[in-house]
Amino acid sequence: MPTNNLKILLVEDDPFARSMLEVILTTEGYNVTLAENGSEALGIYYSESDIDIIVSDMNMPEMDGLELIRTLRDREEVVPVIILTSNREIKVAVKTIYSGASAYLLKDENIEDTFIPSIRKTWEHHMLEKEKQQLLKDLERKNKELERLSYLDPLTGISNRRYFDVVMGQEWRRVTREKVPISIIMIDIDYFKLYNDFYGHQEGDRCLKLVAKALGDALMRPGDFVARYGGEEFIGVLPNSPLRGAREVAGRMQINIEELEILHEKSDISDYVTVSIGIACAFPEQNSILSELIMQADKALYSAKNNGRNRIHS
Ligand code: GH3
Ligand code: MG
Ligand code: MG
Ligand code: MG
Ligand code: MG
Repeated sequence: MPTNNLKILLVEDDPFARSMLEVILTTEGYNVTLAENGSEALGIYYSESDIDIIVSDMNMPEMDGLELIRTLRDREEVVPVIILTSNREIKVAVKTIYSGASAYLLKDENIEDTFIPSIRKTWEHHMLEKEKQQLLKDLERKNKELERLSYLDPLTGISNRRYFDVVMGQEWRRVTREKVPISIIMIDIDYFKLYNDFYGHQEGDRCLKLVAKALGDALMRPGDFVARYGGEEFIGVLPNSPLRGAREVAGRMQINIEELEILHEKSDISDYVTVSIGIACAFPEQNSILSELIMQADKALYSAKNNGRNRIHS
């Protein structure tokens, strides 16, 4: 990749070194801006805002090279900084790299040979790193999206059984810790097999979508949710809610569905699609079992079915 249209900020207090390095850079075709110390460099870096690489001397008055790097890294600036110095001590080199320098170059007789290759390599590395960060960000975004989708029922757009299993488990542990009640509401469409047989599967799907929406609309509190539990069975979860609150929500669910007025000619209990609802509430303690609460709601639903459907039992 071409590197010679880069804008380089050259920071050097020694005028001879400065012009020598400037000549090397401009001869190579780089666009060079000059600063005499770290604090002047910072000012230029922020006012010009399109500096690609900083090449800086180590020892300078006011603000030296190390402090310049540390200041930039503290502000989470990722601009590559190449440090030039005549100090040969290994511990200085190590300290410089640890502070966030991209390269450490000795100002010796080889500088004319090492300078430009070092800039090219630094830039290449910088671009690869940028690309890598972008790829990681994309991947993270895609993973989040996939995770979100994995919790949704594709037909109705509401949460699915997987979401229920995960979040219900978390909520169960939380309410156990906090010693507060939790209610669940099981909803099953009445005579849905007859509905499907008479109106067709596509109309059945349309009905499921409308019912799912109506159930969700009955929720009032953040933290409450409804999920598609099985084919035409839904489950509502109301953390912190006693039986009384759950009955209110179930009542709204029933009314919302009634108000949809989805014709169901084959139902012998109503002209429209109805649901049966079972409610259960628990104050979970350390040895309480979640599946027992679900079983209890299931039993209540069964009882609602056996007592004429289109009703709420608990
Ligand atoms: P009950 O009043 O006792 O609940 O009777 P029911 O007919 O509703 O109960 P049953 O469980 O026998 O029937 C459920 C039907 O739901 C069977 C199946 O065809 C239908 N069903 C399940 N999932 C879907 C779906 O995704 N789309 C459609 N269109 N129908 C579905
Ligand atoms: Mg540029
Ligand atoms: Mg100096
Ligand atoms: Mg049913
Ligand atoms: Mg069923």
